[in-house]
Amino acid sequence: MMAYENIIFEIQEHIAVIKFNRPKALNAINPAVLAEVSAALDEIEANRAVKVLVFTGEGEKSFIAGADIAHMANLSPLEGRKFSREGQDLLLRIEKLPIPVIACVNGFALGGGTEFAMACDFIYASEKAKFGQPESNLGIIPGFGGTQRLARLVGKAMAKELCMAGNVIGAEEARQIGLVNKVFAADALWEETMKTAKLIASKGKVSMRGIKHCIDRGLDVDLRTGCYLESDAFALCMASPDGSEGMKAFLEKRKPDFKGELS
Ligand code: DAK
Repeated sequence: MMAYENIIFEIQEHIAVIKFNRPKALNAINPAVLAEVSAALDEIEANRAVKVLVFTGEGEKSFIAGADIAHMANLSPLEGRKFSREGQDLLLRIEKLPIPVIACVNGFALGGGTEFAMACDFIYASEKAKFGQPESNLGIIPGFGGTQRLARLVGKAMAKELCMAGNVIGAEEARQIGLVNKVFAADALWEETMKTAKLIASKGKVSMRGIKHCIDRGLDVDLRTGCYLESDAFALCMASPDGSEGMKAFLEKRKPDFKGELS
């Protein structure tokens, strides 16, 4: 098992938590962070008890203040491409995880921070959180999927304005444009995130995977193909122990006891 230095990784009651932990650099992302998150994902994938993953930042100030500018400043173009690809692959892997992933954004989520949060299934934010793609202020562009995921989430014109102007927006504005699902007082954010994480962890694992897969893949295809994807995922739920248990429990007027087996 990897010794983690740049993240804090814990699993409690079916919920895995990864906290970015480079407070002196406001949790900026460098290759070591990417490698440690990747190793934590290996552990999560190997642990069938994990039902939800939550990302957050250690400390009160920052989720991720972006890619590490000190690291990026020294990269050759080819090294820059490698760094970007490593980040892209990690975020694609988070999107492909079969379990729901929540971004609990406690402070700055700039550049790579907004990009990381967008690769999660949804974002809860502290009222102190700040979002943006300020790469244009550095003469570069987003490198961890920002131009792609932001446009899909908030629309083409809003994504262009945020990336081109490079301005930082607050949590409430981020909620209004559809980037953030809910905003909480800073001292309530963690508890509220855990409340939702526990609720989701109480559901059947096959249904969570089906919802995630159908919504993500469905948005890449035409409606009819998306609906067919849904039919197949629906059939898989019917074939899963959790699907039988959920409907049986309803008819027997009791709470379902989902085992979380992926079949
Ligand atoms: N990288 C490295 N260090 C950072 C950092 C970052 N992104 N953000 C903050 N820090 C460091 C500061 O340098 C400072 O270090 P010391 O001076 O104490 O050694 C420490 O964290 C505290 O920061 P401040 O003193 O600046 O704190 P303030 O509260 O005054 O300001 C701030 C907080 C978040 C507004 C400010 O630090 C800031 O503007 N930071 C930069 C935010 C930013 O521009 N982020 C976007 C980064 S660009 C690509 C791959 C990926 C990307 C692009 C291309 N390819 C490879 C193609 C993604 C790019 C980005 O994410």
